[in-house]
Amino acid sequence: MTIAITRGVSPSIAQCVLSHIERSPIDLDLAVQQHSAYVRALQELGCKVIELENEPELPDSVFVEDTAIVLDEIAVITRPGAPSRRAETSSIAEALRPYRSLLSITEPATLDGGDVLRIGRKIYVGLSARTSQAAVSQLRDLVTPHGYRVIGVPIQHCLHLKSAVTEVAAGVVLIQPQWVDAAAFAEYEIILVDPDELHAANALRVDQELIYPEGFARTEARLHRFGIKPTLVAVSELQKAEGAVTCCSLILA
Ligand code: CIR
Repeated sequence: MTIAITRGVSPSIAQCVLSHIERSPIDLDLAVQQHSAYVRALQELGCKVIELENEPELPDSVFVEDTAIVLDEIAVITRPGAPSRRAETSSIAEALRPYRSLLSITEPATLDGGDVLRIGRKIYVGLSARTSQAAVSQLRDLVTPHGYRVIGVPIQHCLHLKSAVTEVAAGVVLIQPQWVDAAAFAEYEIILVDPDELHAANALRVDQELIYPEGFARTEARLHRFGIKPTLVAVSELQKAEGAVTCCSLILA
């Protein structure tokens, strides 16, 4: 059974790190409701959800994706690029330990899981303000023995690689071409986001299904044309913290 690890919204989320968007008031009650609906969507798609203890002192701790990379064989605990987020990793390591052998990214390298997109045996890593070239090299050394190829991908004007590109069905990627060069993904079928929907490239694959944010109707219509019918979730409050749908879970397939 697919396992999803999540953690509830911290009551201090208003103090979250922001890089590319203006700070605007977050409705905490609504954020909690939206997160609960996200957890329900994971359950309805067949996941066993492990909900970790809340971390009230860690504003960004709902965004568990950034703290680990989970592969079939191992998990790699990251060293998040934002210093305020580094304390998030210890509880994640404890949660993953029963399921995977653990490796880690070590100082001085930094890496956010949001920069890591695995497609088959390829692992694309965004070269972002959060993820260093040294981390790409470390990750390569850790995963090459398990048969993965690591490919660094420059990104611009966005937080993470998965803000710019995600896999939406086997061999099909959804891309925001303003933020990543689509040519890096030429071997896949490519769906571009609608030009008016800047933040529409982040979708979460769960087995053969897709979780997708409400509010990107034109890009959603493009997904439909490929026969992809996503489960929609409302994430307006998490978007104000620069999060979206991939960032709120770690999926152990
Ligand atoms: C941060 O800047 O680290 C958080 N406010 C948002 C992290 C979102 N993570 C993700 O998309 N993987």
